[in-house]
Amino acid sequence: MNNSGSAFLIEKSRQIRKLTMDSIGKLGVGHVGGCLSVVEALVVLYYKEMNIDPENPGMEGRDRFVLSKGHAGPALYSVLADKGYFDVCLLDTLNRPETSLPSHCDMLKTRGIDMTAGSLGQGFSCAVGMAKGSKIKKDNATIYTIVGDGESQEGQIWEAAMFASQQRLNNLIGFTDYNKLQIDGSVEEVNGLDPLDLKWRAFGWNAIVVKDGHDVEEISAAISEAKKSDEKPTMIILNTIKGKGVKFAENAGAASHNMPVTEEQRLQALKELE
Ligand SMILES: Cc1ncc(C[n+]2csc(CCOP(=O)(O)OP(=O)(O)O)c2C)c(N)n1
Ligand SMILES: [Mg+2]
Repeated sequence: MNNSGSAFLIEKSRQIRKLTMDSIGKLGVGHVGGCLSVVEALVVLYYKEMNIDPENPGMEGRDRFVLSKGHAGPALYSVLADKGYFDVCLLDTLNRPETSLPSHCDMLKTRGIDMTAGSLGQGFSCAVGMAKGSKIKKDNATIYTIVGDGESQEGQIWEAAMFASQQRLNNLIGFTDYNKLQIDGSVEEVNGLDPLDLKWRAFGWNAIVVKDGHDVEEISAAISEAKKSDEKPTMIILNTIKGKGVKFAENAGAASHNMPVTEEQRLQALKELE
């Protein structure tokens, strides 16, 4: 199987969902919804797009990834483990005392994590700074970042957005995980974002809307388009489903944000993902 073809990426997404539900389920609680909604984006980046070396996580000139919605750490840890940054067994230590895999991403604790995140808005600002740094160093890196839609209600996102376009950071490619839910309810009822693509364009960015944010081909095509940009940063808006792939999470609505997972539910999720 071609190791970046669609069939491979679809199969990999299934495996990453399984690893993620297994680790959160063994812990008994976690950010199930927001982990499952970003799986395909992570898989396309880590198995197809990014210039990285798991043997040498600090490689000069590597592409960078910032999971600004840092609470989806467990999904990223599944990817990093599968890529060989650390042993898959470590996933069983998720968010336990002394773990190197805390609930939210921490660059001082986890091999392969390039930026600490969790305070919403900050990771995105760091990604903008990293893109500027790469331009200064002329190391040809691409900086990728994922923000949440609830996170996009933070003023800090828009301050950083203005700076990125003013600095012509065409080496910055962002994704919005537009799963329409945040912690307190629907994004629309808390503080709606639409028309989100027009907002990004008004801030000087390219905006690409991906109709199905779980379609690896659509995601890949959007990244190819973004890479053609000669001046502007690009925001790829992924229409996703919070809890994608696991019925009890998909049906939970905003309650899937940080939900308990019983042993029965863990096994049920693994069966659904067979
Ligand atoms: C600055 C800040 N304010 C509040 C929070 C608490 N918080 C954690 S996750 C979250 C909701 C995020 O929603 P969204 O970005 O849509 O992420 P999803 O759960 O859909 O992955 C909130 C308000 C935080 N982590 N940081
Ligand atoms: Mg959301």
